[in-house]
Amino acid sequence: THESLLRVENTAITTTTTTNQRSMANNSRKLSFSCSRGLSSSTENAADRVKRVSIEGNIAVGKSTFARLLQAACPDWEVVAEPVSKWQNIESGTSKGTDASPQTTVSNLLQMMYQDPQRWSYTFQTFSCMSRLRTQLQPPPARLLSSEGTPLQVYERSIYSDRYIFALNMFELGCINSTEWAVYQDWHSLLVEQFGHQVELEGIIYLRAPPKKCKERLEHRGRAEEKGVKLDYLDKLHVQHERWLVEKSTEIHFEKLKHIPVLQLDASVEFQSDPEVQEEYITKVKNFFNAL
Ligand code: DCM
Ligand code: MG
Repeated sequence: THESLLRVENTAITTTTTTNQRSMANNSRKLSFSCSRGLSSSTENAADRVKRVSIEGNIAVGKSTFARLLQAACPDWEVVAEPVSKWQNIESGTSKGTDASPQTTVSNLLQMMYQDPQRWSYTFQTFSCMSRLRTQLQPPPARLLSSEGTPLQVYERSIYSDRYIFALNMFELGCINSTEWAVYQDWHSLLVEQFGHQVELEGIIYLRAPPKKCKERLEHRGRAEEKGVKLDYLDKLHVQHERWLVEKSTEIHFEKLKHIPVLQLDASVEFQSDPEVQEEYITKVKNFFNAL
């Protein structure tokens, strides 16, 4: 299974990459193009007014780039980035040796996971989901709460993609065994039951691109830990995204998540360098938010 992660396969990509207009089709009423949905009473608990959406998509599809675009587009929005650096730097004290002074070791769990997925996937999926939840539970900044309209938090991925994309995929690859998978699902459901309402999503933005495109971007960004990631692995993650967000065939255990609106955007275009596409996508995102 270690090999299945790293094996190169030139699988033909037959995915269509047209932007899904369907979710916008029934949204024909006139929408304001302000960033916010409208004015709410200031006596209302500000934190309760916050709406949350997540950006989902394959590795290196362009989520962080897109999130920066959104952040720049509207002051009422706050992007909550994925805490990847925490996964790359885990500090632990070691009690090795006879020396009385405690030693600190820094380990890179992201690297360990890619180097030995069988050994480390469960540990990685535990930590990435926990650290993401902790990050997303942070209260929104004051500027967001004092905004007159509907404050919006944009999460880069979610505790749902952790489970229904990555952990599930590792289980299907055999890198997480059935005992680990049972344990994972047990604590994940508990966390969602206990904290889920604080990080509850109103919608999902799905950045969709052929796995080959993601591979190109992955190579271009050159994150050292991801050097061994093969097209075959990106293909599998793509299929997981399609099952969850397009075909809706992934078994979901949370009622609200089953019916969540999804805005699909074609991320195969180079939106980073194309102001026209940027404007088009920002408009789509605003319409999507306004309809939530
Ligand atoms: N990742 C993972 N499992 C998760 C979340 C993330 O294996 N539950 C990995 C995939 C990428 C990196 O972390 O290597 C996140 O990078 P990106 O956001 O660009 O996909
Ligand atoms: Mg990223």
